Amino acid sequence: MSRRLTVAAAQLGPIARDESRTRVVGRLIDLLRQAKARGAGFVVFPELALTTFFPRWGLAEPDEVDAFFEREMPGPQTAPLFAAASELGLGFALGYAELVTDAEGRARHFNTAILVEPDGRISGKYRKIHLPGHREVEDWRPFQHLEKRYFEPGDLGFPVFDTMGGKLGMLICNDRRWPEAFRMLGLQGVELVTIGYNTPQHYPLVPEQDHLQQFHNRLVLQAGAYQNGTWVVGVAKCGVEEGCMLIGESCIVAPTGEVVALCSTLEDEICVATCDLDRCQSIKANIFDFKAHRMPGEYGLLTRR
Ligand code: CDV
Repeated sequence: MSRRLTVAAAQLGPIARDESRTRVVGRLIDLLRQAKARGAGFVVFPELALTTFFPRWGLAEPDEVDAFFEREMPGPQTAPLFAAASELGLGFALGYAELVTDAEGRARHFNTAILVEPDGRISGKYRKIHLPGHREVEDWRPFQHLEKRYFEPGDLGFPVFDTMGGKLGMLICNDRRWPEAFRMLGLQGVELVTIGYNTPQHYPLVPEQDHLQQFHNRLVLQAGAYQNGTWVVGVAKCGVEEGCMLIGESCIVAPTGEVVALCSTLEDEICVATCDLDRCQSIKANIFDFKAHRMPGEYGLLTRR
């Protein structure tokens, strides 16, 4: 019996700094409805999908920063999203800024993604490990990228979850550029990887590569899919957000590395594909049969350095 999961990549256009959670959640619910109408059972939202991409600013006041974070999930403003997904019978993946207080009373900030079952239960959580950017405000930049200041690296490793009829994993934005991150999921037999992103078109450190942003996005999504024999769902927040252009091209990639669905706007939009999870075997049992062909004894340098 084939295991087919119809998946929607639910791309978001820009979110304004002063746009309320209630309004954003309304946009997400609208995308859920569109996904349902196109036969989806699982919907993937972007990184930090509830707010504008706030690491672009050096924010002085802790309260100002914490206002972009969720202290509970679902909370009063996000509960309608969970309720709508349950009503529609949809699972979903959602990226958001997570604020937790640990046992010692320390506030901890993570760039997080969760998997939510069609019954509203949270069945998986991942906290972003590769945090790009810088810690201090650098005035020469046209905009900041202060993820290293506002978040700490994830402390949950790279887990996979048995859900939605398969083995699912999550990466977040910059993680997708690191083959090690994909491989951590691949080694656990992942069959579908969700990846939300906020990727500026302009990379201030190497602006001569600005025109390659879309190419690099597809390159790593397609390579990660093929080299690990997994479906990949890459989902953007995109368009001109508070003066900063973010790339789009949300897409769904087959385990063969082929793009099978692609968004074409820089606005709220879904693209949909039916992902036969059994197709992963055509790669996992052949060219990338890890058991037969990997040479881990030769890869010690990967963790020694
Ligand atoms: N949100 C991100 O992680 N963005 C990075 C940018 C800064 C390069 C990315 O890898 O797309």
